[in-house]
Amino acid sequence: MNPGLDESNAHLGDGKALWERYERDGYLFFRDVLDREKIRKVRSDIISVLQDYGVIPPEEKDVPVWTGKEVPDFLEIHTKIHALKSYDEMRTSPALVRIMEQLFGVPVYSWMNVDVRTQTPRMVPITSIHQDYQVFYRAARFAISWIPLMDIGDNVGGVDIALGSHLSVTEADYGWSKDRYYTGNAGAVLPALTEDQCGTFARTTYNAGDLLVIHDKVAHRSLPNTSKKLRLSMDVRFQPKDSFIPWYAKITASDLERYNRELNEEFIAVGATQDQIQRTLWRLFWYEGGEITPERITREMQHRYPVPFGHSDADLTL
Ligand SMILES: O=C(O)CCC(=O)C(=O)O
Repeated sequence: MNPGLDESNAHLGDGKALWERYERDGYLFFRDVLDREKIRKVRSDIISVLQDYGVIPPEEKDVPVWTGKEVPDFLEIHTKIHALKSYDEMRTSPALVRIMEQLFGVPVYSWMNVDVRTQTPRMVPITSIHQDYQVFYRAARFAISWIPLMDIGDNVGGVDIALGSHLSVTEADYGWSKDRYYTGNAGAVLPALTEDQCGTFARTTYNAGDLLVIHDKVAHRSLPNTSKKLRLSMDVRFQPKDSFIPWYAKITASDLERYNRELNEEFIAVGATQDQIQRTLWRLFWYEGGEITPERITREMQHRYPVPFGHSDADLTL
């Protein structure tokens, strides 16, 4: 049976209690704390963009019903969504920032890099198990505010989190292999993390106005959408304002996606292995990102990383 998520509304206003629960459970879940009118505006602006591409019928103003149109590549659509005023303003909305500042106990920086999810029914692949801390190559520490932009019942999907995995799952749990792996539009992905390594997964039903704060080391994944609607949600990441803010936090999610795609093409061109891809991404995420040339990628591929993914002799096998 799914254990569900505990609500933390009773602890609002008590930063110490929020931090203790966040560190202990790896998440905080709040019911009805965000401005539903602002959420409705973001949702209807996103629906308009999706209507321009024939993904939602023109008569639907508030419910993201799917027309059945498949979208092989969402980058153009997501670029338009990332540029929406209502979408960008959501990341600094007072109700959200107030909660994140209570949690951190200091002023926070809200990443410009905000992911949108426009998950169509039966979309494959859905986001597999990962820890965001690893996705961003451990260069910064942050918390994720996962924001449902609509009511998300069991059949619409949502997010599923592995309870306590922030305390148990490490780099060594990632399946490392010498295979070359290219994922086309999805870019380079992390080595795999399996369900067995993560323990028990939990979720709830999410409504517009709710907020799920996820620890950056908690393993989580998307749930399948078996409804007739798209699932709309956004991920806003926060960190203390005076901490190191990496370059990829200060660009939009679509600009980072374009950068990663360009990188991926170069990886293919130079014939990088999975391990070489990971060590290059490690370097570029820790440093300035910057130019992508065959010479640079080939040079970066040779570097070692402090803690490799997978079993510990990965660095010895080059
Ligand atoms: O919304 C989803 O499907 C996944 C969310 C996620 O992976 C994240 O917030 O990092």
